[in-house]
Amino acid sequence: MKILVLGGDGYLGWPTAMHLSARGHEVAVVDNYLRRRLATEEDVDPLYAVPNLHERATLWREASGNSIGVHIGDLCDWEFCAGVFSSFRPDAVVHYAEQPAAPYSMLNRRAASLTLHNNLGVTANTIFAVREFAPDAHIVKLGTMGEYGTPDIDIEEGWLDIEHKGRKDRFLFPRQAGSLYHTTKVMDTDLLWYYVRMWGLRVTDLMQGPVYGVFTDENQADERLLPFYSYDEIFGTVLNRFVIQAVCGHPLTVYGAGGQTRGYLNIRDTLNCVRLSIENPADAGELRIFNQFTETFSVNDLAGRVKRVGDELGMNVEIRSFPNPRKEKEEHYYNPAHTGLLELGLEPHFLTDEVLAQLMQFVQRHEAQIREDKIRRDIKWD
Ligand code: USQ
Repeated sequence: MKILVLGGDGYLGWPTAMHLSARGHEVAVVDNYLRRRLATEEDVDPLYAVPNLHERATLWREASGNSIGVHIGDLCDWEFCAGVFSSFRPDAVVHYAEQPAAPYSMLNRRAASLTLHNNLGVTANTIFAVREFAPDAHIVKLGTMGEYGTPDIDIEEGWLDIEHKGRKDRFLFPRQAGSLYHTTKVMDTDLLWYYVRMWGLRVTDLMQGPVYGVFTDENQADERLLPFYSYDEIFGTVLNRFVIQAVCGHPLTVYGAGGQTRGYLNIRDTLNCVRLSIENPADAGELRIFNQFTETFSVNDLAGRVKRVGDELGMNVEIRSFPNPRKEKEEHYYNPAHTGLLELGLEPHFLTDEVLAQLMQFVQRHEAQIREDKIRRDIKWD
């Protein structure tokens, strides 16, 4: 298939592009380097430098013999977006091209506005470009489990059957996001659902939990093909942060009571979920939603595991509760369904001690580059 990966420079975008290319698909990536620019502006560069997209495509061609096309530009700019879609005419579009950090969206008015404009602008242009240049293309959109929030009932896979005053209908599962970033993903879902109803688009919306790890089948042989490893408070996700903290001797930053529970997945499973969704497309006129995670953990569970494995490696890890900068429930019910991707054939890579130890030993080799003062910034939700 011809697959366009929007946001192909990001933590998940580049590994996805290589994975799909390795499976024989014709892949092109699009990015405006927003994620790199914001990290530089906020002085929170990732653990190690990562080559730009042209360099990565050259390294990948040398390693695999496969070409990945590179388009650098802003998908909020219609002329650029239309040019990419009209020349490539994809069969499938993977849409990662969003400002991805909840803390960044809560930083100040400018960051909030950028998040709103970028995330909704790219989604809208993607919809318009598919309609105009590739009307049968399948849009695979990265949403987030955070769209649902933490309701006191079981979370279904996207939809909820409701009986009201003797009549029944099916609706999107209620959404109540916990940050402006997560709210833009709710708005994306609504926008996609509207155009699925109006124009018969085919869409899969993946409600993904926090991802951890950097290793995939495609980057094991060459560290220059690894994705960004962010560990700062803005762009780092919790488990990747805890691994860095354990290695550099910083106490693990459990926010508040640490009972916050989410659905996690290994980066390898992100790639498999996206590929399985593409290879088993949604129907025309269907908004298909999958909850994309493999295991649930509380923050305390994760801290306990990192401490156990870190101590075995001789690290003497300390767990400490810090005042929670976010507004979120610290103890809550959490029972989300997640059978759709397993039914498509997903074989999960669970969080074992070996997986954690491999990541910790990798970070140990880069320990000198850790900037401990970037771990806490205290961006407050209110
Ligand atoms: N947390 C801590 N200590 C830390 C960092 C985070 O206790 O040092 C807690 C947070 O308060 C939260 C949980 O860990 O309760 C997860 O936080 P996170 O920073 O790993 O994840 P989040 O901000 O929710 O966002 C990440 C990705 C985002 C994706 C989302 C999936 O950045 O792109 O959409 O995970 S989900 O969390 O299911 O909404």
